Amino acid sequence: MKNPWLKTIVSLVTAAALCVGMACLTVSAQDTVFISIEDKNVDATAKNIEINVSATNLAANGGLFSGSINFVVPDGLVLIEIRNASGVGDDSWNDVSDARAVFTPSPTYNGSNLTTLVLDVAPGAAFGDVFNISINNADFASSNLTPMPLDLTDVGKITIDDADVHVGSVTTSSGENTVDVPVTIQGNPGINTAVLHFNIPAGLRLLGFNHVGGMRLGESNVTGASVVLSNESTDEYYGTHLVTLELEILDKSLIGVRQDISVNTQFSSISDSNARTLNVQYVTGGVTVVVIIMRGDANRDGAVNVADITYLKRVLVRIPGFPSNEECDVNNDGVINAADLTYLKGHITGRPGFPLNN
Ligand SMILES: [Ca+2]
Ligand SMILES: [Ca+2]
Repeated sequence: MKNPWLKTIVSLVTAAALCVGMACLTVSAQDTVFISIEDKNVDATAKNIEINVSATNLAANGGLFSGSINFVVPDGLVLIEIRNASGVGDDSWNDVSDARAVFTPSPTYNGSNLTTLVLDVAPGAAFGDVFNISINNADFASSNLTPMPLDLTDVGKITIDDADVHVGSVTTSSGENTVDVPVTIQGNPGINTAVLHFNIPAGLRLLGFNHVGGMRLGESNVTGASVVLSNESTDEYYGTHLVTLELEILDKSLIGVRQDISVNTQFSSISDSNARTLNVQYVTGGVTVVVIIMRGDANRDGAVNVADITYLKRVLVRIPGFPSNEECDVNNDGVINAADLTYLKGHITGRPGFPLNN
C-alpha cells in the first residue's frame, strides 16, 4: 500500500468500524440538528435587542467543526452585529451585511449556543407589529466533514408590544415641603388613553396632578390617587411625559429611605386609538429625602445673610434658645468657634476666599 492517502482512508474505515462496534456515535449518528431562534417582545424604540440562536444534537453528530447560517432579516429590523458564542468561531468571519454567521471552531463544538443577533427596531414600528427572522440556508459539518441533517424551520419573532411606565425616583432636600414626581412612558408605541392609579406611601400626601403637554388631564381623584389622561390633539400621543404628581412630604424623618410610589396595576390601563389595551410594565419610583447642609445658614431659614451672623454670635455666647447646629460650622473644620464667625462675615461681605460648603 504505497499510496499514503489510501492507507489513511483504510485506517479511517477500520476506525469507523471499530467505533460502530463500540457503539460510538461519531460516525453512525445522523440526528437532525434543530436550529432555533429566540422570540422577544420589545417596545417600538428598542435598540440592541439580543436574539440568541441555538442548536440541538451537535454532540450526537460529532460536534460542530464548521458551518454557516444565512438569516433573513425583515425591513422592520436592522441587524447591527453578529456575535458568536465562545467556541464557535471568530466574529470577524461573520458578515452583517449578508446576515451570515460563520462557525470555524477548533476543536469541535458540542454545546447548544451558536450565535447572537444584535438588532435595532427600525423607525416607524408600531404596537402589534411582528417581525419574523428566518433562515434561508445553513450548512453544518462535523470534523470528518460529514454534513449534518438540519431542520431550519424555526422562526424567531420580534413583537412590538411593550412599553414601560416609570414613576420617577426623586431626591429632595429636607428643607422642602413639597416635591414633584414625574411619571413617564418609555417605548411609547402611540397611546390614546391612560388610566393610572397610584399607591402613595404614608409619608407622602398627593396634592394634585399636573398637566403636561400631549395628554389632557381628565377625571381625577386626588384622594384615591387616580387620574384619567386622554390624548390632546392627534389620534395618538407618542411623547414620554404622562403626568406629574405633586406631593407633600409629611414624614421627613425617613431620611435616606425611598418612599416607594407604585402604580396599582389592577386598576390601571393604557390603550391606543383602536381601544386596544397595551402591554405595559410599571416601574416603581418614589421620593428620597436627604439632608443637605447649607453651611452658614445658622438659623436654618434657607438663606445665608446677616441674620445668620446674629444667630451665630448668640450660639457662641450660649444664649438659651439658640442651639448650635451643623450649619454653624461655617468653615467646615469640625468645630464651632470664633473662626466660623469670621468666615461667615467674610462670605457675606463678598471677600474672596470664603466659599461655603467647601
Ligand atoms: Ca439663614
Ligand atoms: Ca468651624
